[in-house]
Amino acid sequence: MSGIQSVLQETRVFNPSAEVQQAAAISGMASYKALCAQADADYSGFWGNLAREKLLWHKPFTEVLDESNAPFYRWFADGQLNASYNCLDANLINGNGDKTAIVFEADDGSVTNVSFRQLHERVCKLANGLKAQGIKKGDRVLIYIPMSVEGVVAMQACARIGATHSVVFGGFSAKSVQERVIDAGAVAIITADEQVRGGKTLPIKAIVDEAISMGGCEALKTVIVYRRTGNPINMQAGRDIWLHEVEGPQSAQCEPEWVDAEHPLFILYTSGSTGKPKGVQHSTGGYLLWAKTTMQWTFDAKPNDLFWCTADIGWITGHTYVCYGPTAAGITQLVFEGVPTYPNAGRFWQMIEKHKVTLFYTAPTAIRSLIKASETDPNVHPNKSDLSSLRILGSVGEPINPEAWMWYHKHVGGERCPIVDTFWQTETGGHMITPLPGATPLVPGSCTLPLPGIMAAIVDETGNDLPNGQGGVLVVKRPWPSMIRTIWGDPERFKKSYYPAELGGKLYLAGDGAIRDKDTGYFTIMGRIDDVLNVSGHRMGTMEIESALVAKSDLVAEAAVVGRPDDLTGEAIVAFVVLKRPRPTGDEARALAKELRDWVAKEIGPIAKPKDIRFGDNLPKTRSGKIMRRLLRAIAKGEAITQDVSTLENPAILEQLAENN
Ligand code: 6R9
Repeated sequence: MSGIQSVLQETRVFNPSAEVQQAAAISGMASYKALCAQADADYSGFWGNLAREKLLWHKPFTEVLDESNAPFYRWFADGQLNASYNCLDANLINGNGDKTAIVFEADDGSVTNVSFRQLHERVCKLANGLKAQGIKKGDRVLIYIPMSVEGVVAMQACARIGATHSVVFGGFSAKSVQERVIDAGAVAIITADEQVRGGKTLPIKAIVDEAISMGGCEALKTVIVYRRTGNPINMQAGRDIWLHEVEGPQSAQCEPEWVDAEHPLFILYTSGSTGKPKGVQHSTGGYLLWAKTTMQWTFDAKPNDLFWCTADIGWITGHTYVCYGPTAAGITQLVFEGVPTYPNAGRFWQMIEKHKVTLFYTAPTAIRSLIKASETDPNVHPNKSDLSSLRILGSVGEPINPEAWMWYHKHVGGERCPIVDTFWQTETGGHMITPLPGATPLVPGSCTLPLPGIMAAIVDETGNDLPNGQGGVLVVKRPWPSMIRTIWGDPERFKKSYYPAELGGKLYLAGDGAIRDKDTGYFTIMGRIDDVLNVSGHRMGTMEIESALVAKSDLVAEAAVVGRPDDLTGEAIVAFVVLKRPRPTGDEARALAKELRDWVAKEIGPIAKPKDIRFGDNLPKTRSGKIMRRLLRAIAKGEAITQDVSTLENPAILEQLAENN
């Protein structure tokens, strides 16, 4: 049995209950297929109608899609709108002014509610304040701020005046901030004095000071500081100013800057295949259209829902499903300052109960760590909280292994809530391949089918279509409105990375390997292309081996698998494993490694046996929780670590993982 086959042998299917299906906006597979058929029959009509239906246009567009300079596609290009107007004013016009836009829970558990009217006021004041600071349409503003109402206000205020924001996650180092300020040519930074997470205060403004002191930030004139803790910090006269002083004297009305649909709403830096992060540039019209539409389709968001996306606004998930999607759809959302493990690892479940969250969206890595925590401490198990308010669960960021999926389904969703496993990327702006909660039968570990209008396909290395059942390269055959427009300042890199000549130059290359089920056509993501291994001519996903390891649930908490060049077999499999018991050494480690190898051989086939197994107390992860596979590949090869590890949550475990068993 080949490796891929065993992932696809997942036979459990979960159909939407009659109740969920009836309530859903897209109800039943026939409705889903009808939408897909509309997009197939008249692609620009489909998107044009959606854009007219979902967004308020200051000036209507006359052309939907301009392909004349492909792959630099333009959507709704002669239309004009404003993103903040669509997220805020639209709710005042709809009579949602007094509705709560944001329920903010601070690290210490205190709660603040902000209505759409109050959010609108705050955004207008800051927008006027930014203009008073000389910031104008087209300027870039870097935002380096903890999870807060102010973070959302800052992003929306930039959008209101047509400034392009670039949010940098609060966990990034001074060097990363400096590089992004320089690359974006930012004129201002909006930041905070300190951030509060897990009961600790951490400097933020001091990191900005350090970043600027590294030099090269010539365009930068202003640093605006939100006072979060009030502890003393350095304020440089003539450059630094408090947020409340910027907002204070300003009017609560601000005429939005009407921008062309293609105007860059934001730049968000993400890692590429080289060391230098890519500034992914998104548009205003197409991006916002999909942020709002996917809120309604994927999460079936309704006026009475309380949505909670646990992602930080420093990531694309926080852009689309915290700042823009919920507000554009007029949905109340929870924004959380803290961490899932403070004051204990039951925090998420306690918050769902406290606020009666109905739609919950988080990452597999969080789920896995909370599984582990609840196994050692029954008091933090989700069954200690009343989670009956939940309607729909979501997963994002990496493949969710079937074991974690089943736990999420059973213990969080009460075997009642559909799980939407949403595949998408910083570059795609919003969901691409995902179940629809009221339509799609779910299969654990599969992100199922593309959303209507998303022409996802699987091709070989030269761009030829592959039949279902054959793994290959995930591509998107037609442009879609929320797609990346370019890499900021590097259009050539954009073309080469996403529309490579090898594939004929017309297919968007996602960078992931995937396979479609022979019968259902369901997509299963096999991880980044560089994570797909070829061992003795057999192609297999690292994720599949990880799933097999994690399926040994009495022993294994988490596993990451990478390839290492091997003279005999092409590539050899190296597994990094975190056990549910103290990290073993010596004979015990060797015995456990053998046990796991035999287990994998039994689960998948001898071909999938890891050649090498290393144990650690944890895996090297970015602060967003992504496993740093490039580091693991270097360790697997026995190379010295020369890469930047400043974004690593736990650098000490690199040494443990380098030890041979
Ligand atoms: C939204 C986000 C994108 C990469 C992507 C893929 C992986 C994301 C996934 C998934 C399997 C899912 N990924 N969602 N893999 N199933 N549901 O995470 O964006 O940070 O740019 O990462 O994450 O490998 O290519 P980003």
